[in-house]
Amino acid sequence: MALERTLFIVKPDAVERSLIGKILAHVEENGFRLVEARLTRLQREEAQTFYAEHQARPFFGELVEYMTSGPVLLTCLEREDAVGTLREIVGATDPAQAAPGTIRALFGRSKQMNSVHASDSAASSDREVKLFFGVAALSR
Ligand code: FUP
Repeated sequence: MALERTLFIVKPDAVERSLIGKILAHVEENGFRLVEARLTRLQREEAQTFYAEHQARPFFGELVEYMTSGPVLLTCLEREDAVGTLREIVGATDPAQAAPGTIRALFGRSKQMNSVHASDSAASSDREVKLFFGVAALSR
């Protein structure tokens, strides 16, 4: 199977609790290679664009508030079957429903503060990697 790239974000609740090292160790131990990384605080417009598909949802305003409340680590990860494998080790959106040993089960606090983001399909992965790292990051 060919190498694939995907977007992975360590969200504000995890950065604030100094969990970057543990979380990156977990993804590296699962065969992912870090190809891009940037620690930054998202602008409101960036968070709105990133979560645009959820803009009609009741939690959208709070989600944008939360994602801009502190620094995040934006990364692009590479591996065979990166999108599907990362979703598996990240676990369900709600940490209370996430399988034991997944990142959200280990570190997540709530449906909103669930510690990490992982692209949910090849199409969203391309859109999200381009949004934060530019088109060159898709194949470099
Ligand atoms: P996921 O793909 O697992 O990140 O989850 P979704 O795309 O369904 O949701 C995007 C983000 O919205 C989640 F990371 C957390 C947030 N969310 C809430 O804050 N409340 C909800 O009820 C559902 C999702």
